[in-house]
Amino acid sequence: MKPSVERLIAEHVALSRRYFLSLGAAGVAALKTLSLQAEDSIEEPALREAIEKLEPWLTPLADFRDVSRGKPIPHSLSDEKKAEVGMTRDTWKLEVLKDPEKPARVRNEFKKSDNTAFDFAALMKLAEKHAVRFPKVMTCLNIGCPLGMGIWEGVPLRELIWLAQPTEDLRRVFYYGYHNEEPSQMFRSSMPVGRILEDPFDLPPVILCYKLNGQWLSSERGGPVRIVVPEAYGFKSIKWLSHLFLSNLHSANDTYAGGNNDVDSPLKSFAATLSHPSTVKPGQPIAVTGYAQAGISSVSKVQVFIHNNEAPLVSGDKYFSEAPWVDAKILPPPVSWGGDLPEDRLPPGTLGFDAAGQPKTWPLRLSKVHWAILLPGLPAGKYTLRSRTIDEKGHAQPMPRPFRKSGHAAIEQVSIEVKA
Ligand SMILES: Nc1nc2c(c(=O)[nH]1)N[C@H]1C(S)=C(S)[C@@H](COP(=O)(O)O)O[C@H]1N2
Ligand SMILES: [Mo]
Repeated sequence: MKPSVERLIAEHVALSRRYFLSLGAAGVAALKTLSLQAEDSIEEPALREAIEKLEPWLTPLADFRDVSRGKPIPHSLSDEKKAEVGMTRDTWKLEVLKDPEKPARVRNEFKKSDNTAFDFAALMKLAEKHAVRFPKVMTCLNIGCPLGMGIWEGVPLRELIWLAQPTEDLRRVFYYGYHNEEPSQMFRSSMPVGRILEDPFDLPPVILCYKLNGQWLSSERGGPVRIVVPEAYGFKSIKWLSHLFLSNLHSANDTYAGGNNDVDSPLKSFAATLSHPSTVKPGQPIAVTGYAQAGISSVSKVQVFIHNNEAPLVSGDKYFSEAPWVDAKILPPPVSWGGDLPEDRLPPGTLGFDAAGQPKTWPLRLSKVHWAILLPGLPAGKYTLRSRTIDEKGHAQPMPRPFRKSGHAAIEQVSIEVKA
């Protein structure tokens, strides 16, 4: 058995006992009828198996989901072509320019035309002094499930901004990446300059990212260099970065604004299942595992609510806030982080972790966390299982920001049938 499973199971013993006790008399009865001591419940093969099969905390590099645009998709170009257009570490060039339409006042531009464009060697020079690493889940605003969980490494973008020596009239920075020299394929994003220059509320900085999970950023993930905005949805984290503009614009000019997206919305918290039985026998305990995305307000609890489809629901209670939710167990930090980290070790100094490589808080904000629960057996019938997060401010999903175009937070529901 994997060592991490031992730890998860040890934690689970406590969980099961607390869960059954929390059900009061009914729970004690359930324990007896199922002759399921809390300690035995972790030997329940279904739960043991489900926890053993959980995905690693960090996503293996080959398992990141790809939502790249472009025809052809830039990362599918030949190596020769990539070298020609600056998509390799040796050939990468970043132009840092005044916005031609609404220019900020800037002393230094970095341009290809006069051979001053910023290159990878210059980035590595900055990295010697300023490199940072932090965990972040990459999530598309428009896709329910995260694309991958990584440790992203880079140089704070402000270091580059200061090299340009802006003096006045700088309100926003916008940027785009290589897009086949085809204006219609350009994918642009932007940030208020204040967020780049200073990190509010202990957020990691906005970075020029060149490594993921301890390895050079691949072309698939936007290498050699992409922007990563810690608290934002994926569309702010532009891949194959090639151009950066210092602007006096006061509002967002993101490509994503065109799709009715709320482009100022930080990551939300939500829960989802990873495994559950689709059918179980009457009285057979139900093992469920899942993950939660810890958004800007993190996660204090994950809860589940299993409901017989024949039974009434409180009418008008569209977020099921009156329902008998029960707490699932948020699983502890894993023994192995996964994600193809060299030697399975977190890069030293990763933000959010102490010198011994242990997380300072758990869950970690802007990351994933896993959860599990063994529900007591139920009578025959068709059921709906729902899961939700409660954030650190006490908001239950999908609150406090329920609108779809500001990111996914709808309450997940899955079907489970109990039959002989
Ligand atoms: N150059 C470029 N950068 C881009 C995009 C793009 O189409 N082109 N898509 C964005 C969107 S919408 C998302 S969700 C993330 C996805 O990052 P990933 O492909 O590394 O998972 O990349 C962002 N960066
Ligand atoms: Mo996206």
